[in-house]
Formats: sequence, C-alpha cells, structure tokens
Amino acid sequence: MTPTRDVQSIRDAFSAAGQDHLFTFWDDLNSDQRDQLLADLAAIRLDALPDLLKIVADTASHATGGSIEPADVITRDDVTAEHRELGESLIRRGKVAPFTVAGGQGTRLGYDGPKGAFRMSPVRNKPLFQLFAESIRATESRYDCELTWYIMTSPINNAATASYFEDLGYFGLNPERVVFFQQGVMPSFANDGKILLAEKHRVALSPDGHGGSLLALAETGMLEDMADRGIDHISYFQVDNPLVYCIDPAFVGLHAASKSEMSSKCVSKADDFERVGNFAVVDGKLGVIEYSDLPEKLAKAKNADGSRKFDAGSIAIHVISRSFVERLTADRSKFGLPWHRANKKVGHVDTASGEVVDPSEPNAVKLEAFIFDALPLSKNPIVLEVDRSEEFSPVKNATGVDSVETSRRDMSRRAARWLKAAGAKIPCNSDGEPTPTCEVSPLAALEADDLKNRAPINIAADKDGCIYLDK
Ligand code: UD2
Repeated sequence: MTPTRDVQSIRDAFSAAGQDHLFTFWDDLNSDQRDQLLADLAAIRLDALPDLLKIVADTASHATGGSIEPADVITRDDVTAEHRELGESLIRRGKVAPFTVAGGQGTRLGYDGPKGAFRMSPVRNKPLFQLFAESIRATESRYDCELTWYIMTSPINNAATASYFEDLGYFGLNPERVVFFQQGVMPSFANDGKILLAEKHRVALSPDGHGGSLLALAETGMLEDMADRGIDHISYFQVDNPLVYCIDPAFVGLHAASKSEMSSKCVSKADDFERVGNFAVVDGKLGVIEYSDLPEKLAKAKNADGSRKFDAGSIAIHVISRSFVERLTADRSKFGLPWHRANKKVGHVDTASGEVVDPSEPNAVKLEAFIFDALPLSKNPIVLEVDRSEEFSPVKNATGVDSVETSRRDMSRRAARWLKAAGAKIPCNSDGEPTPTCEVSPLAALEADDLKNRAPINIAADKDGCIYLDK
C-alpha cells in the first residue's frame, strides 16, 4: 500500500494538472482498488500532459503542409539474386527476428479475444498466429537456424495471448524463442481535456498505437534481448495479414545492402481512397501520410499518362534495424513519435453523478503513435513495391472490404496459383476463379517456387470441394 504522504503528493500533482476529478471516488475505494488506481495513474506522464492537451483540443483537420511529392519505389525486378543471398545468409546466421504487433483492440472485427487467435485459413481454419508460427518453423528448417519471434501485446490482451500460446503448445515452436512484451498505454480524454475514468478505480487507458512499439522495445529490455541473441534486423508485420511473408529473404537483403535503417513494402493502391497510408516525400523526407490525412486533390492527382500520382500504399511491413531503434530511444525522455488524435466512443464513469456512461456517439479523444512516423527519422529508407495478391489481404472487418471473406478468398486464390504453377490441376469456373477452396500450409511452401521445386503435384479436391497441401 502506498503511504498516505505519497498519495497526497500524487493527488496534488494531478490536481495541479487540472485532473483532480480522478480522485473523486477515492474515499469509497478499498485498499486493492486504491492500489489499482495509483498503478493506472503511474502510467500517465504528467510532464507531457500540457502538450497532449493541446493535441486533444486541436480539432482542425491536419492536411499535411509543405511540399509533398510521390516516393521513389523499388520494384521486385530491381531485387537481385545477390540481395536474396545476402538476406538468406543473415537469416541463416540468426541476425533476423520476426516481430508481430498484436496489441490492438480489433474492435472492427468484433472478435472477443486476441486477433491472432482468429481462425482465418480457408480450409483448415487455422488461426493467424498458427499461420505465422508455421511460417517461422518452415524458415527455421529451411535455413537451419533458430529464430526468436517477438510479439507485442498490450495490457488488454497480454495475458490472453500468452495463455493462448501456452494452451496450444506454442504451435510447435520452442517457448524460449517466443517472446511477449507489452506496449504502453495512453489515457482517453473527454473533449474538455479531462482524463476519463473507466471505473471508479480505473483510468480509461488504451494501447498507445503500434508506434509505441519502438519505446516498448527499449523499455521492456527487448533491444538488449535482441543484442544478446545477435539479432540485428527486425522483420515487422501486423497481426491482421495472413498473406504476409513473416521473413522475406530478398527484402531483408535489400534492406541490408541499401544500408537502410527502416525499409517498407508497398502495393499499388486499389483506388484513390484505399484505406492505406500513402508513401510520400514530405519536405524532402520519406514518410507515410495516412489516408485520412491525404488531401483529396492529391489522392486523385494523376500523372501525364493517367496513372495515379500517389499510388504507393503502405501495407505496414517493414524491416527495421535494431541499431536504429537503439539510436532513437537512447534518450527515452526525449524520444517521441507524433501523436494522432481520433474521436472514439469510450464508456466511463461520470465523476459528477457517479453514473456509468455508455455513449452511442464518439465522446472522447484517444491518442496513438504510428510506426511509419519513424521513417523520416531513418537513414536511407527504401520502399519496395510488391504484388498485392501475393502478400497483402488484411482482415479488418467482419464483412465487406478487407473482411474475413475477402482475406480467405485471397488466401485460397494464392494457394491455387501456387499449386497450378507446380503443375496441379485446379478446376476453374468461367471467370477463371478456382472452384475448390485451396490452402497450402506454410510448412509445405513459403513461396510459389517451393512448390515448383517439388512438382509435379497431384492433388484433388475432397468431398467438401477443398484442397489442402500439408508438408
Ligand atoms: C494500418 C495502417 C494503414 C495500412 C494498414 C494496412 C495505421 C494508422 N494505418 O491501418 O496505413 O498500412 O494498416 O493493413 O497504422 N496495433 C498494436 N497496438 C496498437 C494499435 C495497433 O499493436 O496500439 C496493431 C494491431 O494489433 C494490428 C496493427 O497494429 O496488428 C494495425 O492496427 P490498426 O488496425 O489500427 O491499423 P489500420 O487497419 O487502421
């Protein structure tokens, strides 16, 4: 229990910052609840509060000013055999680690659990985490190496994620090489700048955005852990993309050969307003402008040949050098990516009435940092354009665009393409769409060429119209 004297000084500090209402129910709380409230309050950096409140109050739209030019993009054709060999040798020597950001709330999908536990694969119904785990196992066996998989969770899903892996035997991975660490949190603010209470003894806290991963890697000792294991390059991807190559040797090699501190993958945008960030050179520096911040005129701008001017869409896949994260976070008190504000619905306790409020409209402001805001701080950043149908089909929504249905469909299409290229007979309908639902285990192939190497493949659909290729 915190001594009364210390509680008073904490209370005075919050009071001086205009946040005394957080103690409204203090006298009604039992000792455990008081400890919990103090623990929540400890997550709030009061010295940073004045700047945060300015962002909370700033409702103007933030169309990026200054000069904005399209980013230069490297294509797969520019990637050489030497790049791939370099990447392969780095993987073989244990210099590369897969890193999944999985701390988000997954609200849009409406799934009550860690998003990585969502069952996605079209035939075997494998969860996202299993697909990544199999891909990592396949990479280990191909390169005869040991990989350490870093998974960033948040206080909302850390315990559930860790016990999920435990229950499922880490999907065959060595538990010592599956490392969970938690990202930081940020309070939710009412529009008048008051921090909200989720319960009488709980501050309304939520994950601080995937940009929080950089600070979290430093603060939780993960950078030292990586250094101890000899890991130099972090292969960063989101939990929501089942098509991702968890580690892409050619991309890793390109990153290393370019002496890039942070490399990114992009796809040609599906339409002017696709909900992906836009790679652009802003005031001379490579960065990403989130779709919601790209002025409409620029989103629609065309080149002389009619092609889209800002066409490079971010798919949130990066290779990040450990030394870059170390450089950024060397002085943690000074490091910070910009905060992005979002109006959200946040349930809370009204401190005036003590009533629980369950809003039907956005009533609060949440602040998040985005990983791609590290790009302008990096040396020699590069962007590699990849084929969407091979590497990107995220599951964000229950239905519609970027949904369970479209992502499963794209997994099945890719599997069918790989199987056909390896000589398998896959029946198609009049639109050229494969009629069986297809799935290739990552243990069977990490990329199309793996199947070509074991061709010919004779496989037929089962009674349910499904084809599954196991290792
Ligand atoms: C992200 C990108 C968008 C595009 C798209 C591709 C942003 C702001 N936008 O959109 O430009 O690249 O992905 O699919 O990033 N996460 C955490 N902690 C957090 C918040 C998120 O780990 O505090 C993870 C989350 O678990 C998920 C990923 O980050 O793996 C993406 O988060 P999102 O759903 O907020 O990003 P989204 O879809 O708006």
